Amino acid sequence: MIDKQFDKETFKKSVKDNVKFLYRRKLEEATQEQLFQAVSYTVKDVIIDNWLDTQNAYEKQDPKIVYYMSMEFLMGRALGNNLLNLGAYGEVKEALEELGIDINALEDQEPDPALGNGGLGRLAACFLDSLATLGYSAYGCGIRYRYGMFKQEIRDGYQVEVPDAWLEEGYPFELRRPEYAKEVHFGGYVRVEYDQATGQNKFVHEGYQAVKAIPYDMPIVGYENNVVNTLRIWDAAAIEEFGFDSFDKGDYKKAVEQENLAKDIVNVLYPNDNKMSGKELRLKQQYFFVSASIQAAIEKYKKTHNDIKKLHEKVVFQMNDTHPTMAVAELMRLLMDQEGLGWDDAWAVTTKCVAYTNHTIMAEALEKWPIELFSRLLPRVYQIIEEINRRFIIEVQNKYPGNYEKIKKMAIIYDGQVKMAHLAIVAGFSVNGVARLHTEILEKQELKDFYEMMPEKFNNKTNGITQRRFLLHGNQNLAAWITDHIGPDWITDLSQISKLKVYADDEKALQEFMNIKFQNKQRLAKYILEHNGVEVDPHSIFDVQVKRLHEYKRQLLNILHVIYLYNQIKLHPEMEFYPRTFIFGAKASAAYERAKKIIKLINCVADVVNNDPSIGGKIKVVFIENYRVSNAELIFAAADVSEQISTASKEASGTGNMKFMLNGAPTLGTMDGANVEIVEEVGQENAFIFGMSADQIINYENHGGYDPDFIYNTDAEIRQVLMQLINGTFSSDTELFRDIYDSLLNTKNCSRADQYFILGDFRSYAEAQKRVEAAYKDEKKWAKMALLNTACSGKFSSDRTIQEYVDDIWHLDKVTVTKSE
Ligand code: 26Q
Repeated sequence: MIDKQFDKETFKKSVKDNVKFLYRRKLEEATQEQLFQAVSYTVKDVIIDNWLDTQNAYEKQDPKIVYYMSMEFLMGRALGNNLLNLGAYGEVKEALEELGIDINALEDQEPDPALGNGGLGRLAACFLDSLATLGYSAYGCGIRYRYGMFKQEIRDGYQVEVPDAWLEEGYPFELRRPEYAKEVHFGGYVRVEYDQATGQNKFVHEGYQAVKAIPYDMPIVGYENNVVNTLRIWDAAAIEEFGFDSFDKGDYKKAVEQENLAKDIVNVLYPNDNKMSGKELRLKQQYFFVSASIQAAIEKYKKTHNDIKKLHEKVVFQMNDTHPTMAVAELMRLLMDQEGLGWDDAWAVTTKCVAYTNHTIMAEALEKWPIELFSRLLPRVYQIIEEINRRFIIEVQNKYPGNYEKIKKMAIIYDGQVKMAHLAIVAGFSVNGVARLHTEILEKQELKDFYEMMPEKFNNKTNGITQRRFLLHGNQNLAAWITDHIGPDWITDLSQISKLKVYADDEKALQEFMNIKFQNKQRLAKYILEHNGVEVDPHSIFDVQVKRLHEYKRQLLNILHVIYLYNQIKLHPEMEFYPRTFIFGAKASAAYERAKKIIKLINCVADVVNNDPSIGGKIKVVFIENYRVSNAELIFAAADVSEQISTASKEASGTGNMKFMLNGAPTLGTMDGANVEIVEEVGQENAFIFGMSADQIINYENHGGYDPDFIYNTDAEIRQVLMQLINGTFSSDTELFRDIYDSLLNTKNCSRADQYFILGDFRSYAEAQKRVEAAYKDEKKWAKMALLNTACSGKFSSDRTIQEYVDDIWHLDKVTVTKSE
């Protein structure tokens, strides 16, 4: 509760005052946008008191701090979430009503901060929520991109990327902290200098370009515990070093150029998901925020501690994938060149401070940087990596004398490239995967050599999600119903949700549970009508696949199956068929041509199917434009079926799968990523599992693939579906989907036919879909299944995940914050 601070009348007055001071208007004259700003400033005011109290508590209790280093934080909107976590949502809603303001409309005014692509970025956001709620001292460290993830518009069925200027109107929940600015250096060269005093060599970095990093802090509000942690994201600016007298034309031009060069660094998030792009600017971004963040961490530590050799007792850096891995070398650099430690002391500290999380085994996502680029941009950091590599290779040689294969496979620098994962593993004291199956694959396949040499570093941390955003906020009706039945403890301890299991055979409870689902489906249907102009029937099965578009996630399998069903219905109009709405939402990386074609295909199929009167509306296909955190909340709440159909072994974990489960949608999926653990929790009988196993897929891959042509030649129905891609059924341009068609078969210009086993898994998928339909027709059975999915989702809270990170990796101290008067 905001308790003392929250008083409805004070709140209302504050909103009115803000409208007056900010916009010189009366409440009745204010636009929705202005009201949003005014309310947000009032809320921020409350938060700031807790923020100060939290900083005071931390200063007194001196807990160990985790710095969660991530290129991405996919935060989603803050207003509603902050109000909920402050315990003030209900009261504020009422106060606003009294002012004639609808809280939902107000929440809709907020830009959806999308400083991330997908899974990895949203995981970081969930982790911050859990860290604050559990009372751990944590900073998120990242970049304040001027443009986050692009806005997706669908024009003529094609994805069009539109820049998302989320900062344009000013973002009320950030605080600029120029007093904590840091300098970051790029380029130049390293000069070795003999230091008479110490008798040691000194490394002097000269001729560099300096950029100023300016932090903006965003509050991370814990759930009803007075804790407010900080997400610190860095903006870039030029360093003003010219005097007034030198303000001639040339210098002015130079100054503007410098400013632009700096601004470039933070201009835009790379919209790639699970794919490495070896661009210089990306490397700059990485070093920029890593260097600034570590400098700030060291400075903070030194304010209250004097022995830098004990840094690891108070500080741990968690690297979210390899993107911030130069943290290893940057920490070494600062400890040696700035703090004066020798190599061995610096290494001892560094290797106790850094830990690494792996999020993928996909070869194209592994970060490798050309030596030429790396050493030119970061000469001193590169020099340090060379030395780490030199010493590591000696270790490998000692352990495996004469085995040069090992060096080839494990070296940090090899074949002209710096391998960031190897650097992270060698220096990190912990290496974790994000679901049990994923960690096993890392240990047995991808990182086998490292696991053999240093098994003690490896551990699993199955991902989780915050129930506060994805149930309490996103599905308020269900949340209230759950609290009515089992009390509110699930909000901070999701394992409690298993208490719902006693209602699995309670007809009244099941009825209520499904009524809420129906209301949520109506809400989504309304959204779809307003945003897509498509009418969907909330009585139909809402079958949903929302996630980034990627071939391994197999949206193509889904839409090919839709085509197959369409053919079936047309061929057998009398056939019994439960009406189904296939809902897609996905952004494709702007440069990923095939993924964008798949979006076009989905929209073309939708056009044909939705407008064919002969199938009597039995199938509808909807592509929801601009899938993002804010509409995701509506979508999960309204889903009947959760499509998690990646090629086994390819999806490290998945987290959407957990959000569906929490909201009572059974999984239709492969035994991949965290699906394995979902099935373990909910039981085989409450999920629809199909397809080849990870072992089978990996086995095929190790033996040169499989033969989709055999399926094409022997299965007429599958062949018909493929033919329809190129015979004008869905586009008068018969070449439009040629590339997709070719990718599935051993045609002339295809290197690996059907890499993702779409035809291989097709029949098994279609059969699983039949089971879905049969189960859904049995209303009671379905209701039970849905409720059990919610009831068994306890494991998948990010609170559980974070507690495991704390226990096994970070060893943080729990802090309590009491309110000051
Ligand atoms: C790397 C270098 C250069 C440019 C871009 C990138 C880059 C950016 C983003 C590489 C990968 C990503 C994103 C990866 C990602 O989101 N992975 C997902 O992480 C989730 C959280 O652990 C998992 O649940 C998903 O299975 C995994 O795909």
